[in-house]
Amino acid sequence: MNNQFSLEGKIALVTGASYGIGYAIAKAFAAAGAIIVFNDIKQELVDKGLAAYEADGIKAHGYVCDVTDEAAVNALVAQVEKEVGIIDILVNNAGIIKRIPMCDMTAEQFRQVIDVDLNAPFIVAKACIPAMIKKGHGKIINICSMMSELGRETVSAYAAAKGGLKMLTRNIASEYGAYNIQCNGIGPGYIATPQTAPLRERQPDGSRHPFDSFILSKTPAGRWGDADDLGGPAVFLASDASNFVNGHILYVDGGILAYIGKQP
Ligand code: NAP
Ligand code: GCO
Repeated sequence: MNNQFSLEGKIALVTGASYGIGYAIAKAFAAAGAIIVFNDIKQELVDKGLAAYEADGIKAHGYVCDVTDEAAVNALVAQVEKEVGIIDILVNNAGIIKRIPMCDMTAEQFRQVIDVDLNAPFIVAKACIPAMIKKGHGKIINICSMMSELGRETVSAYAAAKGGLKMLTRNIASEYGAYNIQCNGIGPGYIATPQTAPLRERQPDGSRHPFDSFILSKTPAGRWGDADDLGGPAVFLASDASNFVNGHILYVDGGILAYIGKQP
């Protein structure tokens, strides 16, 4: 049974994985035997990421690449195939959020979020799928969100992107399942990373940020998620243990989606 969860010798590309959720997923993949490849926009962040992986005993391969740039992504995948090997596992993790009330958001700001959070997963998956077909197998994991299911004030672009990413996940599963490619999503709940740091900042009087208290009241687990909480679910979806799981969004949210919320 344990072998089903092994990633021994598999090459995993995790986008935007110098830190945060991507880093935690790559760390879990490495512990399961995978060879780690990651990218980031800036060399200094790639270098920081490489140092962090090394400190964790992981010999990762880091590349500079903006996932919204199709030519750069195609060049990245070709370079990885030449220097490391064909990508067996793709995690579309890179993402941004802009918390702006919709009517104050410019079309350009909206497009920027859609570009990274939805267009880029399409671009990177499209670059990886042909070699996965040739190889006879592949795993694609798209990092979705609570906002693939729910909306809230100020995150219209992000919710639109993550809702679209849920359906892109299902469509890749539908279109390429016949080639033994499984495409699934992970929908993290509220995870303590730099992306959510503004929502957890202590108030001047030392009290919790109102949103922090709100999330704790909406999460049965009564805590923010840790990026490492996503490692096991990601290994499952990247391994042979999930070969008949396809088009599924696995929510790793401490129970938020199941819970009406604690009575104030
Ligand atoms: P994060 O701390 O902001 O990290 C995002 C990573 O993506 C960074 O390394 C960032 O690099 C990279 N990135 C952004 N734009 C990129 C681009 N154009 N090309 C290449 N890399 C790019 O975010 P996180 O919290 O770890 O979230 C990771 C993923 O999980 C995102 O898709 C996010 O939407 C999703 N998610 C997060 C939560 C949460 O609560 N944290 C919950 C659900 C889903 P730079 O530093 O260079 O910008
Ligand atoms: C927000 C948060 C969320 C989380 C995550 C929840 O502003 O509501 O950033 O969007 O990042 O996506 O699953």
